[in-house]
Amino acid sequence: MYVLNAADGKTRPDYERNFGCMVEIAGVADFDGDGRPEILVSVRDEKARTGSLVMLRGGPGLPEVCRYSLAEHWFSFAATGDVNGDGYPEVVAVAGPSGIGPQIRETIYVLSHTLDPTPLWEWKAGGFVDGVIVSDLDGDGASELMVAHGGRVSVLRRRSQAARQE
Ligand SMILES: [Ca+2]
Ligand SMILES: [Ca+2]
Repeated sequence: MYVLNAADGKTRPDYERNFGCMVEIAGVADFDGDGRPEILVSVRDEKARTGSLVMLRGGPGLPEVCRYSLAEHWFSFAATGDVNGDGYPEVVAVAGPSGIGPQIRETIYVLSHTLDPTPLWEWKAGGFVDGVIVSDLDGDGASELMVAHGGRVSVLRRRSQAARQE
């Protein structure tokens, strides 16, 4: 992973990190509230058969802040937003089993902004998750999750209750 200067497209010296396996940028947000955004990447370690979400600080060496890993699963998508109303954005991750199967159901994980090993909550979708949006849809001050999955759209509140399915 490299950081490029937007003005001239040149790589920034020292802003480089080699994961040695497949890595995707999942999101950028100020997770710890220090005014500077952290970088969230999704890493697939095929050898260890482990998928991880890794939070990096946007400084020289792109140092790792924290990570959440799951054996035999890949994280394919992540959204961020303040789901529990504590002022910090949570990490909303989607994980699916690393194997191929006809009836794969992906799981949504709502993780703390420090990627604590215990998710705040998780929810099993009806199939593949095709999109997640975090927004306060009913205006009560806490964000809901809108999820497109397996041909359906569901709205989830915190604590994994499906408020409405259409
Ligand atoms: Ca920050
Ligand atoms: Ca929060």
